[in-house]
Amino acid sequence: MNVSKVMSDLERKHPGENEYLQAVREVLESIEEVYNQHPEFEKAKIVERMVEPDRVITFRVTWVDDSGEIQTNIGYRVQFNSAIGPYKGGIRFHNAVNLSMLKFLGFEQTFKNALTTLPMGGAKGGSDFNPKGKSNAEIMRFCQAFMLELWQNIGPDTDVPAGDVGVGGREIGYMYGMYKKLAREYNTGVLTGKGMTWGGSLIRPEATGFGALYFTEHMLQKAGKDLKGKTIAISGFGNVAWGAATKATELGAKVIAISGPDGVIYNPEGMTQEKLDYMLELRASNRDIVAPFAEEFKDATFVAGKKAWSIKCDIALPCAFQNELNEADAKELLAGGTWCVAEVSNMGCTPEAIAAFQAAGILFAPGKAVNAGGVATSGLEMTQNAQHLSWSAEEVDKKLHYIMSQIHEACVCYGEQADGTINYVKGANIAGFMKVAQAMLEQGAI
Ligand code: 2IT
Repeated sequence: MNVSKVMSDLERKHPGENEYLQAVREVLESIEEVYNQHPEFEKAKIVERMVEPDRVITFRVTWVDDSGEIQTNIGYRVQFNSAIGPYKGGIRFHNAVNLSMLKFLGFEQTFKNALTTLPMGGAKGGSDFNPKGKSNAEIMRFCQAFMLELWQNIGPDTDVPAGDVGVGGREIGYMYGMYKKLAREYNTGVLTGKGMTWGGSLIRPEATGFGALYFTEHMLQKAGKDLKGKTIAISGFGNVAWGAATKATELGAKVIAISGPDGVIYNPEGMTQEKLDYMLELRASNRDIVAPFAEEFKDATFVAGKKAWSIKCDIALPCAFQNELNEADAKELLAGGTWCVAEVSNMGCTPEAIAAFQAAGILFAPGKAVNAGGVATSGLEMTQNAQHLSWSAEEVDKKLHYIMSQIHEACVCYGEQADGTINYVKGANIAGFMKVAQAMLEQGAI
């Protein structure tokens, strides 16, 4: 394989799909060396097949807003790769959603799911619907209209969507209600991230953030460090940021920043239970602003228009959106003494930011390893649904912890360098790739 050749072919076929091309390039650059040691992969055209989604479903979603006006959005489901199991991945509602974004997310999901050790293929879906400022009734009508088109393409053994940015427990509930009515199937395993009274798994809401901190703990331990007393800056204040802030605090670190599209909250005293609870309230308000946190808690200050990366910290955890941490942010963090960055959002750092962290020799781990606890716990939710039972929070948390330690091990196995340090980007990409590639090889030319 020649990465430049594969990339120039892809750029010609999919012009302007920048996020997708960025995600593919990162993986191919990481695996090139290993791939070229396996002529059987080259012969089976594994890379050429793996970079294209199995199929893309797009549909129009029409719904009526509270003022009686008809609204139209676009809906998508990108079923990327089914080599190791049924399609699995979240649904994103955000005004910037387009095909490139969902293809990048579906591609990343394929390797992430392979890392979880569970049998799940990769997929992603969503819509350019913007939940900001929408009423509960509008959210419900939109979710119902979205499912009216999606339902025929999903199923507990076919494709199992979950939440992502803009889609939480409430939206999953509305979508499941409509699915059930249309499909006349009552198997709750068709979606994950469900409510606790109807098949949801304990710890799933916390899982992405908790898993990220378990991974970070392993990464620090391997480097002879720990979390106690360390300062952490987190971007975002959604479900993932909340889970990360909760576990970081529990493990003895101090979360000194959270942020939103409007600016950053500087929180020098760290989190308390009230502050963590308030993060959930802020998110539920649907206003997408973090400023009210500083009105509620007098020891915190709000700085408009600034990112979390403007706060001096030991550890940075991007928990919001792709490419939210760029080269200038990376340089600002490095100048402030940051020595560890764990991507919790999918592709949270730009390639230039990652290069800056790697050149500086600080600890850096990519989203597909760090945030895999979310989808891993979705996998555990599917297992519980299939067995018609539910596990205790302790049991799920224990399994999540074990899975994150396995993912860390896999990264070390494939990412250890001659000087003993770990290239986590390489490790995660190669580990995920090897599993999917082997499965594709064994299943023939399909
Ligand atoms: O990016 C992700 O891994 C998710 N949004 C969770 C996907 C899932 O199926 O739980």
